[in-house]
Amino acid sequence: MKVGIVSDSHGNTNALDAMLQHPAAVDVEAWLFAGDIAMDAEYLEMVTDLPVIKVAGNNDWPMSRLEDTVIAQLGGHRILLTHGHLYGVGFSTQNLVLAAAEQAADIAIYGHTHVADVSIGEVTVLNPGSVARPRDASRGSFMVAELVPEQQPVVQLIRI
Ligand SMILES: [Mn+2]
Repeated sequence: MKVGIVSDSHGNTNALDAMLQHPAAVDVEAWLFAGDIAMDAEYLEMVTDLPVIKVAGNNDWPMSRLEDTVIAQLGGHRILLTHGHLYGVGFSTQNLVLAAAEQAADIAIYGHTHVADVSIGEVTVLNPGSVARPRDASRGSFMVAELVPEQQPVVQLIRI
């Protein structure tokens, strides 16, 4: 199963449109949205008609009714999705990895830092960066991941 991963669009639907027009996004079957801001997840749902699994970001508080952390079961994998600010990801992903392990999740997805991160391991840690306000490059980014049961995810970081 091919999933798209996006975060920190901060209301920039043009960036989301550019993402959706990228060839890598064409056959995505579901999107994971790691927060900031909640309305953009609704926009994604509306324009793609695909399932969008979403969490609240720090900039969604207190308006959003979204959960801070969601566990999703996709493509034979168990995924912890969270924005990351509650796990101190600006400092380290250690707490995030521990939380994922506690939930028996083999993939942890976060955002918030606006810096892309791919770390494949016992718990695979992914941050798609920010599609709208990157801090690690001039172009925004998102990810696609191919999820096959019993195999490490195959992850692509894509700049729009
Ligand atoms: Mn944030």
